[in-house]
Amino acid sequence: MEKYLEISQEVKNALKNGEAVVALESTIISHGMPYPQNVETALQVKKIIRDSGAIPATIAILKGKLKVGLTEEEIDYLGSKGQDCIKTSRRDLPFIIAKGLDGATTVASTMIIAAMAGIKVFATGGIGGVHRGAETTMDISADLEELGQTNVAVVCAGAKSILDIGLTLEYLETKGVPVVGYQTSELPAFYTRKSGFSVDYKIDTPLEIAESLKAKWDLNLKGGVVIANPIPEEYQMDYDAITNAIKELDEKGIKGKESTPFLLGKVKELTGGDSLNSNIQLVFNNAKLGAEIAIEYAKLTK
Ligand code: PSU
Ligand code: MN
Repeated sequence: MEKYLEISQEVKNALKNGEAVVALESTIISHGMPYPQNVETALQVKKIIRDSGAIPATIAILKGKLKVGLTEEEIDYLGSKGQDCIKTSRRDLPFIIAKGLDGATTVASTMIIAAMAGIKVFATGGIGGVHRGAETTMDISADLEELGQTNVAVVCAGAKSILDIGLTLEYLETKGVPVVGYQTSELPAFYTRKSGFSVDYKIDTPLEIAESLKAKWDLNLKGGVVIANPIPEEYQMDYDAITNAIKELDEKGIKGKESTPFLLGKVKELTGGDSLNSNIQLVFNNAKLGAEIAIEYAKLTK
C-alpha cells in the first residue's frame, strides 16, 4: 500500500491520534467548478473544516500517487488544470496509477482512497446517481455501487435533479445504503431543499449520526451512508434550467462520464452563474457538518 498511498504528515498524525479528519474529493475542483473559484472554494472548505475543529484531507491522484491531504499548491495545480485532469472513478484507478497520471477523484474513488487511509467521513457537494432515462441508457454512477461496499459516510446536499432521484433512492435501498436527512425528513435536491422524496431517517444532531455510523460499522454492515444536508435557505434556487440542460445533452448525444460535467456546466450557463454561488455555499455547509460528525465519531471511537 505504501507504494501507492501518500498521506500528508498532518493527516497521518491526526489519524494516529484518533482525531477527526474529513475527506474531500477533487472532481468537484477540476470538473465541478470553473477556475479560480474552484481553488478558492477548495481552500475555503479546508479552512471551514479546521475552524470547526477537524483536519481536512483533500484527495486526488498526482503523478500516479494516491494523495491524501493536498497542499495549497497541489490544489491550485489541479484546479488550474481543470478538465485536463482525468476524472477518475473506481474503474480508472489502476490505469491512472500505472501511467503516472494526474487524476481527479469522484465520490467513488475518493471513498476508496479515504477508506485505505482510515478516514470515515467525507464531505462534498452532490453525489452521482441514476440518470434520467437510465432504463435505456443504464447510466448509473459508480458512486452508488461504492456506497454499497465502502465504509465511508458521505455528507452531500442530496441528489441533483439532473438525476432520477426516485430511482437513485431505489438503487441505494437495494444496496443497503441508508439515506439520512440532517434535520429534514425530505431529501434535499442540491440547489433546493425540496425534492418530493423522503429520506430514510431524519436525524437532528451530529452525535446521533455518529452513533448510527458506529453501530453500522461495529456490526460489519459494510458500505457507506448518505447524509443529506439541505442547502441553506437563502441560497436556494429553482431550476427549470435542468430540463433544458438534459434536452441539450440528448440532442448532442453526450454519454458516459462526460454527461455529469456537461450537465453541471450547462446549468451554470443557463442560470447565469447564480448556481455557482449556491453550489459553493452548499459545499461550505456540508464541510461544517462533515467536521461536526467526524468530531463526534472520533470521540466515540477513541
Ligand atoms: N454531482 C454534483 N457535482 C459534482 C459531481 C456530481 O452535483 O461535482 C461529480 C462528483 O465527483 C461525482 C461525479 O462523484 O460527478 C459523478 O460522476 P458520474 O455520474 O460520471 O459517476
Ligand atoms: Mn455515468
